[in-house]
Amino acid sequence: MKKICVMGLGYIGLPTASILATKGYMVHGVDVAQKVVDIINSGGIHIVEPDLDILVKAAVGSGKLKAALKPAEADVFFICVPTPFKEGYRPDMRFVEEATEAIVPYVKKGNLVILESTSPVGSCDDIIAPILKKTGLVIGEEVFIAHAPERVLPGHILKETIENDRIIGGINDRSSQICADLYRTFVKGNIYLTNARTAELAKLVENSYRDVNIAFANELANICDELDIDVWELIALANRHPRVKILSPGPGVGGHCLAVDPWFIVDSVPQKARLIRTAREINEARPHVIFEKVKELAKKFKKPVIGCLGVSYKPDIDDIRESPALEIVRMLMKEKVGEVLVHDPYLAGHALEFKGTELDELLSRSDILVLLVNHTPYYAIDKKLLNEKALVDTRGIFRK
Ligand code: SAJ
Repeated sequence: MKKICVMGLGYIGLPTASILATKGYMVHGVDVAQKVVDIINSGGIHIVEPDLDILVKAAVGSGKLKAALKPAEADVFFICVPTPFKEGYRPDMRFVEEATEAIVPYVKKGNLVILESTSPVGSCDDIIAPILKKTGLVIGEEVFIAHAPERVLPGHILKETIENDRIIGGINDRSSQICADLYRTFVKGNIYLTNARTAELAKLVENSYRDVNIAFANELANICDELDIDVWELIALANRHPRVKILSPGPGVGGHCLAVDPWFIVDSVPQKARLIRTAREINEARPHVIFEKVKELAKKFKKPVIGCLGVSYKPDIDDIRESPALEIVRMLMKEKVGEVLVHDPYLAGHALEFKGTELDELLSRSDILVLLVNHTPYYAIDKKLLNEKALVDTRGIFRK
């Protein structure tokens, strides 16, 4: 298995494609955006991820990684496309369907098709397999299908792609085995085999587990606001118990994973997934809670200037997908709560409807300072400056 075709060159597909290329595979990467294809073929990257630029440059430079708009014949096909939700929090599998349809003319006897995208239970059996039947090949005997859910943390993708343990669930044992053999050539972590449905649910469960635990922290923040107690002190103290490990509250839960995946479980078993749904509701309500707090504070000023720090969904990355920080900024602007100034170290990379303000200017002009993302540079802000301002610190970094 020497030739690999990777469908989707985003946060998962591009790192995977370039790691495989540096392992000696011939990798044909596919993306629907011409701009993305051009950037990669020139040795550049279109996303921010530590060290990815070096790896892509090396992979493209060696001639082992090429990007294109159309798939090509290969031994293995990776599907690494987005799986968002659509109206009513229903999984939107359009991109997986389109990517699978696109490879049909290229799939040959003996090929392996791997779904890496986080997907609802049944996706391999009910979406991928029926589409691949159009090849005329016998599914599970002449063409193999497996789910190998990605588990990497944005900001640590390269390290985690190689070092994390992996779950591999084939539509039959043969598919699992063939897929595992491939992953063993570039993954250092342990590989655990199961069936496709269990692998699909395992990925959703990992992110739901984290979402539920963050919801607990966010609920504590809401409770502490009512009781006038410092939630950060409370959590630090409770975490001194040997079996308690409460996560951090924040302005909400963003990103393309935690804010989306739990809904895939709720969608397939709505009557049973009660805690998972409630956690989502608590986390989705958090941006509104923060917005109301700022609105209340703004009433104290004639012409309030509100300085918002951070728009990405978590610190030190450029990703704004499902970002609660951005949602809060937009609510403040839409409701005209005051003059809204925004700073984010990664703002320049995004085409947003507003412009950023230099950090110094924002700090000197703001009446109300809203810390939304704990980007590293914000820890160095002079605390004396904060004394003169109304403060909404959603990440607890400015506590005395
Ligand atoms: N957050 C909090 N409080 C915390 C931790 C996180 O409010 O204590 C917020 C973050 O600010 C962010 C959101 O949660 O808005 C999600 O951030 P994250 O760092 O928890 O996770 P992601 O979305 O960047 O990556 C997750 C990871 N899943 C788990 O840790 C179980 C990653 O391993 C997955 O590969 C990734 O989802 C994915 O692609 O599914």
